[in-house]
Amino acid sequence: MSETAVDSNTLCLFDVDGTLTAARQCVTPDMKEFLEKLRTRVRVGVVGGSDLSKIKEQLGDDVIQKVDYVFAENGLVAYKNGQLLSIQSIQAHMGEELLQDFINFCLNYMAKIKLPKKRGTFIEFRNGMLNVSPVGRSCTQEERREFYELDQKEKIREKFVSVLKEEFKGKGLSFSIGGQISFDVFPDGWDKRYCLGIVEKDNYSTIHFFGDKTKPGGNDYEIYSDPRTIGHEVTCPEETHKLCQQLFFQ
Ligand code: M1P
Repeated sequence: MSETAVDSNTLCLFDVDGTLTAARQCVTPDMKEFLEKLRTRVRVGVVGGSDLSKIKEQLGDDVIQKVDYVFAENGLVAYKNGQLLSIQSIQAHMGEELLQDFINFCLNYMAKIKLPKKRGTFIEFRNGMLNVSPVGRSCTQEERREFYELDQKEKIREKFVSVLKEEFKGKGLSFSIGGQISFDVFPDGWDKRYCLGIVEKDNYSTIHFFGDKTKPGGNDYEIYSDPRTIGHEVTCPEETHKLCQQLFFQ
């Protein structure tokens, strides 16, 4: 490999689940090493739907030092060079009235669904979004898998989201099904494109985005199809690695 200076005009942004790691799993040592190597060529950032604690569980406690940007909750919580840059508040944006109407409606809807298993934490209140899970976020890995399989057949989350879209039409809320047991709810425009507004100030000439949920309705769709990025669809971390190797090291 020839010695090449880092191209500070190019930024690579990576989704986490299904792109850098298997769903809700830890990064492999191989991928961690590759991200370090990639930083010798281009600037690197991660943009996950999850909150920072989950991103740290998956990519390591030192992730904010290991990449140039960490955008948790789609960038509603943003770190650059290890420092907190900005943070959004969903309650300030939505207001208590709408927020409570929404939470009450979801709890009521979930109370009426019968599932093989129900656990705890049905609504996780984050900085810039709500995460709603019919099975409950405290389910085990096995219960997570079981729900996901059932959901693929019965479209539990899709049906729930379509009811919410109808009920809260015109209220400025967006919904995205990014993982296996839940969906995210946030104000319109607070999808993963939110982080592009943050990096705008850094004047990159090229921004690559790598993600697996790039179809309409998936939480990578908007940023993947945004004209400000070159979108790459991947199916697993191994493919991400291979593609980056081709793009930046050959
Ligand atoms: O990163 C994708 C999603 O990961 C988790 O989803 P789940 O627990 O349903 O697999 C959540 O953190 C979700 O917010 C996030 O979008």
